Amino acid sequence: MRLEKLETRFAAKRDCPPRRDTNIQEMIRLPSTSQKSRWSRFDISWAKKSICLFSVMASVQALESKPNILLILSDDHSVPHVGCYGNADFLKYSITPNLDAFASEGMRFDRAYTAAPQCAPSRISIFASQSPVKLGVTRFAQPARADVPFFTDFLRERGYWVGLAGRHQHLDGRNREAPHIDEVLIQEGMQNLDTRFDHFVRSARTRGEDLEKVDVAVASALATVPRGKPFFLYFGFNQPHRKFGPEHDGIDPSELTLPPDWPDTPEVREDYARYIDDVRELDYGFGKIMDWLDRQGLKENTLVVFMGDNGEALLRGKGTLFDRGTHVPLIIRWPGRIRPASASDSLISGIDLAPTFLEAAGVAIPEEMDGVSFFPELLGRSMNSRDYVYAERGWHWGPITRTDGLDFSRSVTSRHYRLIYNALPDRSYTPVDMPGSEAWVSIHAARAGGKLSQLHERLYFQNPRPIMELYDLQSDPYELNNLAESGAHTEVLERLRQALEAWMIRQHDYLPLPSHAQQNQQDKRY
Ligand SMILES: [Ca+2]
Repeated sequence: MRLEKLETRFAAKRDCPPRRDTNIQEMIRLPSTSQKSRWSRFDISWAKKSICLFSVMASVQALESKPNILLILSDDHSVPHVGCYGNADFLKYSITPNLDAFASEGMRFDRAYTAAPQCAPSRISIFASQSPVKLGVTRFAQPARADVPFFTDFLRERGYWVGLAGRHQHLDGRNREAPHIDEVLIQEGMQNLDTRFDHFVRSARTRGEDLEKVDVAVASALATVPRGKPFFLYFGFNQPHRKFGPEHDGIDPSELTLPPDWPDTPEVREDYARYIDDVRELDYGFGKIMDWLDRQGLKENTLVVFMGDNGEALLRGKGTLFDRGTHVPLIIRWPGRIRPASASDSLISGIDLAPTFLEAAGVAIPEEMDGVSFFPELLGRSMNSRDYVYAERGWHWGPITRTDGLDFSRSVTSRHYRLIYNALPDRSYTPVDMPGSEAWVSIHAARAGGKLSQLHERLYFQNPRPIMELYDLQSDPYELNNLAESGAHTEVLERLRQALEAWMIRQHDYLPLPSHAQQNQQDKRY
């Protein structure tokens, strides 16, 4: 995105007076008498005052007991790559002013993780609140069984309008598939998003000219919400998924600070700058949607969630169970309910969103859902947060001989440590979506020229990889030092391995348990 264009847009935004779109005003009416009868005396008293102070629509929204819910996902986006997470370069170049302002009005989650480092399994697990392993969706673009309930099904049963727009990425299979595969998906009822949602857009884009229309896309989706109904809307951005645009106006690659696990080559820096520019586009689009929401008077009674669908497609990111693969930004705003500029360091999994939404909507959480509601946390109440979050990695869209295509790995993360189990240790590490990139080619060239450090040689080219990896996330946040063989960490290793194995058994995981794989390795039966 060209910087002068961006600055012009921001200037225009500042100068533009608030306006309302009439179709949306017409969308929401005063509630019926029966609805009013449910309100308490306090509510009615408050209503009389507020009608004098605000627009009719805003007051109705504030009094509606069930909040609207808007879930916005970025695509391939890790912590710390929103300014509010404290990345110095993002703050220096003001990459995410809209998301930072959004965070100042809501709660920032510092320890949120997706259930998988890939689009489809992660997104399905968000909707179904079960792990991709348990759902049987670890193979790329495998949809859930038709009878697996989504949280949106329960919201819909309880009177919500539910919509899915923007990039959803293979929730019900690939967009273009061989006819016989589509036939099976249809026969088995797995391609069901058009009936499962009141509004469904299969293939929406948010790049180029479409970035200017993201607010229109949201407006047109919500224009179909019947009067009096609360809504849930999912909206997915393409950014910052590869391929990145060529531009990085105003961002000097040579001035960026690289994390220590990345080899420092000009190409890696250029690639990173282009990624950052993509996040800047995402932020711009996010800001347009938030502005629209505000103009419609929907801000007050809408719980807005921003999250990454999985980690960024940069080195040791997407496709891996390292922090960069699953640690995602999560920011939630709910005016009047969530304390502004608050933060949480509770462990959160992507599967926890569904029960949290249901609790916010006053809907009972079904037994099928394994997630832990963090609704109390949103309201500033104490809660028993998780001890562990789990993640899995399966087949992605790439060669089955490299990790960008196939890797079978599992992880458990505690507040202090992460254990990773590599069930295919002889696969060569290859970054997902970037094996042909100039950045990855430059790392191979540096290696061939003898210019790669011992650390980077080990991190990127060790083969076989260790079956078990243990990292101290507090002292070693970039996961440089594997402690699995450290005698000082035997107890931690055993505790996390047992937790992971218990989880794998409960999920009916098809992989061998780590201790069984290790036993065979020790017995030299491999
Ligand atoms: Ca993704």
